[in-house]
Amino acid sequence: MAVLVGRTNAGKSTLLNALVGRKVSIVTPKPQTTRDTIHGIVHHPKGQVVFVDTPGFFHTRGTRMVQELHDRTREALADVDVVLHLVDPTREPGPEDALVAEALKAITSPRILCIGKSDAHERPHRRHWMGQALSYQAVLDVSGATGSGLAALIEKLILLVPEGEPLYPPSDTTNSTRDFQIAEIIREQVYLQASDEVPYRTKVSIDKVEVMPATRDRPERLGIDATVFAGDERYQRMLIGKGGARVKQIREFSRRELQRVLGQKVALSLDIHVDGSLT
Ligand SMILES: Nc1nc2c(ncn2[C@@H]2O[C@H](COP(=O)(O)OP(=O)(O)OP(=O)(O)O)[C@@H](O)[C@H]2O)c(=O)[nH]1
Ligand SMILES: [Mg+2]
Repeated sequence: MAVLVGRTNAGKSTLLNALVGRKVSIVTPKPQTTRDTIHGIVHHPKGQVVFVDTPGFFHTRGTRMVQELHDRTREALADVDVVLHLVDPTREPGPEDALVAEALKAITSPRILCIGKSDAHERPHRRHWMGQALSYQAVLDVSGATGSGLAALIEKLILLVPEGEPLYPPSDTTNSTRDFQIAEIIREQVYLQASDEVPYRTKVSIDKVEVMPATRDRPERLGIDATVFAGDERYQRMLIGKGGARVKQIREFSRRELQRVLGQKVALSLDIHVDGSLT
């Protein structure tokens, strides 16, 4: 198992999806998009590699939610063959990188430094990271956006990961359930469509998923009923928008993305409720 760690927004989930060749983890420009550890499975002729995506380290460690996310990542690190430390050379190294370094201190597994976003025009902080190269078994430039460097990364990992029985059957690309993947795709759209506000206090529940048989004028569709829970009424109003405009937008973008990822027609019904326990 190879665990991907790094500051929030470094591009861990983008990299995971590119490695697997399918969206198994959601991606947004907002911090701490990933909330759970998610396995992405790569089936290579020389063996299976399981990559673990983790919540990124974020500087406002004071809130309970951020603490919980950091703890989840630390737990994932305890049980790992190789650490993939993904860094973002487009951003100045800062307190978030210091938190990652702190979490890695006690980990004795081999580690690879992945210098990300190699497609970006300017990577002014790449030199800083090259200066740290001696603390790692290998250093690679990678891009989740273009796929550059990924074949080399997989080759390196196959050398470092101990051989064993494959954990997953050849048809699996992730350990998440279908309902979890559906909920995540809706949460991704909540993050993407909800202006600048960071929608931490959002939860998505899947209430029903059923195949709706074809009718005379409609093909077969997957009917999904879901609820987005907002932390308070103000945020609920924001998610609904004027005359329901925002929820309509979230629903339509989610529906299209679900169709793309699931490869079938989708009918989506979406409610927005308040859950006061979301802090
Ligand atoms: N140019 C470029 N942008 C990237 C690349 N990878 C990710 N991004 C962008 O960086 C932002 C964050 O990407 P994510 O994959 O969600 O980052 P993450 O490390 O999983 O973030 P958290 O889940 O919040 O920890 C998004 O806006 C991506 O489009 C890359 O290889 N090149
Ligand atoms: Mg992520």
